[in-house]
Amino acid sequence: MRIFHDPGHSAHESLSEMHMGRLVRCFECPERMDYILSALSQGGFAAPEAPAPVPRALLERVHDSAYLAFLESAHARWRAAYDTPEAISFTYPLPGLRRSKAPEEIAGALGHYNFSVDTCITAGTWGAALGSAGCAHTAAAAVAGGETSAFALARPPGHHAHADLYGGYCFLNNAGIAVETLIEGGAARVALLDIDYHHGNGGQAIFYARNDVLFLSLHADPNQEFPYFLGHAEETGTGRGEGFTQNYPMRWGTDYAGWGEALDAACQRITAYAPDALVVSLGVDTFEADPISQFRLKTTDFPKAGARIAKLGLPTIFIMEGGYAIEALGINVAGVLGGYLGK
Ligand code: Q9C
Ligand code: ZN
Repeated sequence: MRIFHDPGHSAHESLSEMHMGRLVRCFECPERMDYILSALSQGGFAAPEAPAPVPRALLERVHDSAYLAFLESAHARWRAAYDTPEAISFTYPLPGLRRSKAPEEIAGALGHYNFSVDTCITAGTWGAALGSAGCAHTAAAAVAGGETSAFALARPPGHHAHADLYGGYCFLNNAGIAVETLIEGGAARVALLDIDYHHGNGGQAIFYARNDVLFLSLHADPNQEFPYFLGHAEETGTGRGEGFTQNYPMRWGTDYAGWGEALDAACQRITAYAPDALVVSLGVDTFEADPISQFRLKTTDFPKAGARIAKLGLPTIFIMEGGYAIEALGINVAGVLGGYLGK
């Protein structure tokens, strides 16, 4: 399994996250990658390779060009206007207000393109997001070129990002970019399986009207958990995409007995769809000790999840998403990948 990673991710580091009514250092921190890299190296996995740059045309298959231009310039615009290191939004064009074009003023433009105040834009954000998307693209291109599997050790994560919205620590939808890379490489049908603790709202929204991408997400019930406003079981797609979205919301406290059952159901759906390839949004924030999550998966459960995914027998790209119990993060990620490889 080839592994792609861009050390430039560390230039994206948020000092502030609004968490339960106070500002704390962002849970999505650069050290997360150190723990994963060391577990992969100790586990005898392939050495990480630098990604190729993601082509702009591919980014534009997933994201609006005005959104990309905004992300690229947002931090410089913020710094020209304000003497603080991080660009943070505060007001949003929710239903009842009007979302037309982005306001000229940067604080308003941030609100236009952001859906959650947990995500700030720092000086290094755009570069890191591009490198992260590069990992997803390069991993998918390797699989399109004949590799059986690849792992994009991507940071920042991507699965909450929509075509024109950032939030939930995500800016560019890396999994969506991997899917489009596979389609450009000749795949007729791709399955996108999101096993992060949080609903993969970005992937769902991006592919909601498509029948060439089956989107499935296992996650905490949006009645209890972020992103709250998407991810219910009755959301099944629209138009020709009707029936090509499947959500598996689960209550707080779910352990592998329940979660593994949902994974098995999702895998059966994937088999019935018979895709050419599979993209897995791999979050391990389902872990029992995750500081922002409420599922109860144990370290010994992650290899079982990897093994179930391997049973699908599909060319597979794993994309790193969430996971915030940093001491256990490496072993849990290596557990999924090791289970997949039959290690
Ligand atoms: N501080 C991923 O796992 N933030 N994103 C919660 C409370 C939302 C998680 C707000 C968590 C986003 C990729
Ligand atoms: Zn998550």
